[in-house]
Amino acid sequence: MQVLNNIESLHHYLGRLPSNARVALVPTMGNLHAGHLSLVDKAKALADVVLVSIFVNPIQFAPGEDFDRYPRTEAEDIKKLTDAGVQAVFLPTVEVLYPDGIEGGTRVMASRPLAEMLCGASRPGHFDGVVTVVAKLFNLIQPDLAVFGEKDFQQLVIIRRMVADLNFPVEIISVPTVREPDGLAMSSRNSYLNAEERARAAMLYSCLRQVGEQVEQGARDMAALEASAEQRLRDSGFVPDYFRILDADTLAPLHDGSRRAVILAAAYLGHTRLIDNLVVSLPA
Ligand code: PAJ
Repeated sequence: MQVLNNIESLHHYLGRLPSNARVALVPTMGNLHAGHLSLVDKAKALADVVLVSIFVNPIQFAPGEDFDRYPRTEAEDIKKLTDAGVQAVFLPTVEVLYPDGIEGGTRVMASRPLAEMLCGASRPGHFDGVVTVVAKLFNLIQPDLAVFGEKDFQQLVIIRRMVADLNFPVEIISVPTVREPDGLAMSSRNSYLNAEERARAAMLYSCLRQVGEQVEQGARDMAALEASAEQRLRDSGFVPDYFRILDADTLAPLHDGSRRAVILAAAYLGHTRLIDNLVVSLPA
């Protein structure tokens, strides 16, 4: 596997690929787990060449968030990607991607109000930082397709919107959330949980499933479902940030024409902010 640390080596590598090679990009922040590797598997199935990027993107973290302590496990990540049969990993430093510093540079503005709701409400600027780095990676690598996880459902909707709005010639592929045996969605941030928090963490997904069943069975008072789910989370020791039931295609409120609902939740367990979601089809 090629480990590419700068733009010159990246371009040298890409320039030597056969001109008809189909290239898939899997953007990550590293600390890879089985969720990331399922994106890699999907990419391998759809493309000739799989390139994974590992970059903890400073501009998507607000001051006081976990940029400095975000787990960085490059050696283990490289081993996992080698074992997974990935052809190349792009692993730039902050200076490589932001040579003029992270202040004052051009940013892509993610679609509003999408970027200001849900996670965007408590993390201002987060999604602008995400779409800016994804746009940079698309420009640098010019992949045919890019693979993202449904785990970060709002991010996926916002990236699809950026690709449509800015006419990026990149196909966006999504992959279902990979979970621990107890249902907790895999996440690099799960390592922040202590043993007692970890034991309770799967309650977030149980709550999504309970509400999902009610929505599938025709319950329609979304505000009441949301409020009682938040209360159940509080009773289990979480501090909920949001719990919403929305149209899965647009993240707008459900309407008569909605075909799928997505139930999205973010909640703190101690200092750790967990997010998860569940998509359910709606009775016609
Ligand atoms: P990161 O959190 O490392 O996630 C990289 C990709 O893996 C994202 O598309 C995310 O949705 C997916 N992923 C994470 N956990 C998953 C799970 N349990 N099951 C399936 N997929 C999962 O998301 C980011 O990085 C960054 O914001 C990034 C897009 C790389 C831009 O910096």
